Amino acid sequence: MRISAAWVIAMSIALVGCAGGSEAGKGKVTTLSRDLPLPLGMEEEASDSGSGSSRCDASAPNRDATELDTSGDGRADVRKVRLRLGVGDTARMVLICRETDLNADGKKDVIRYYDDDGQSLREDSDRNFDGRIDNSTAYQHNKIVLQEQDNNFDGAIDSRIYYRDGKPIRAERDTSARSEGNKFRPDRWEYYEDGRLVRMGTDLDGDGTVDRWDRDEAYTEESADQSVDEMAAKAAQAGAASDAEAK
Ligand SMILES: [Ca+2]
Ligand SMILES: [Ca+2]
Ligand SMILES: [Ca+2]
Ligand SMILES: [Ca+2]
Repeated sequence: MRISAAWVIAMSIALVGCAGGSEAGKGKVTTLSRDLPLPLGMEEEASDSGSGSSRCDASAPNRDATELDTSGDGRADVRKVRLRLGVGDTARMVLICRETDLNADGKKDVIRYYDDDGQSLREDSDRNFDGRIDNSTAYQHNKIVLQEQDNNFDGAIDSRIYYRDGKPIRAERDTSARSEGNKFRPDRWEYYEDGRLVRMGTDLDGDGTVDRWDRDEAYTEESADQSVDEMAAKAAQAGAASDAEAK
């Protein structure tokens, strides 16, 4: 991403009062967590079995659990919990939790939760196998809507990415590792168009408000090129029209 200094100054002025700028400036964090059947967060820890959350608890009524050894080492590495819905002929079993132990240490590293219709709700993963979840992905209608990550594995979220139609639309990041526990304190706000980063606000002095706005110069140039082409086309049309009048 190339940054245009002139653009930065222009955008600093232009965005000071706009809605997007002030929202990001306040560092206001809105999360889908409370809209989901399961709370998003890094507090849950992966452990042996049935530990992902209450949704993986097979001792609850109408549930059963199966364990599979998919790696062939004689030890189960996948555990599935199913929920029985309906009675008699219409009864069916729906997968509501799937836990996987990727590195064969006996601890589950990837836990996927499903709703009662079998649609994905959320996936938690422990990417560095330290027993602590560091990546949570939330789904709605089987599409990714939010991803929370702890990329330096200190137990605190440092990246939150919002998606629409499977593409990122906005991201909040803590690039200076100042978040603690459940307190997410981003210092960078990113905005995407068609999955591409086009605008970025940065908090330089740590007060939670944006001090500098940057924009993808290539994106700006592209827009400028397009408008130049449009102007040329209009000029050509106007020229053709006046030529016709002259005749
Ligand atoms: Ca493991
Ligand atoms: Ca981890
Ligand atoms: Ca972190
Ligand atoms: Ca600031």
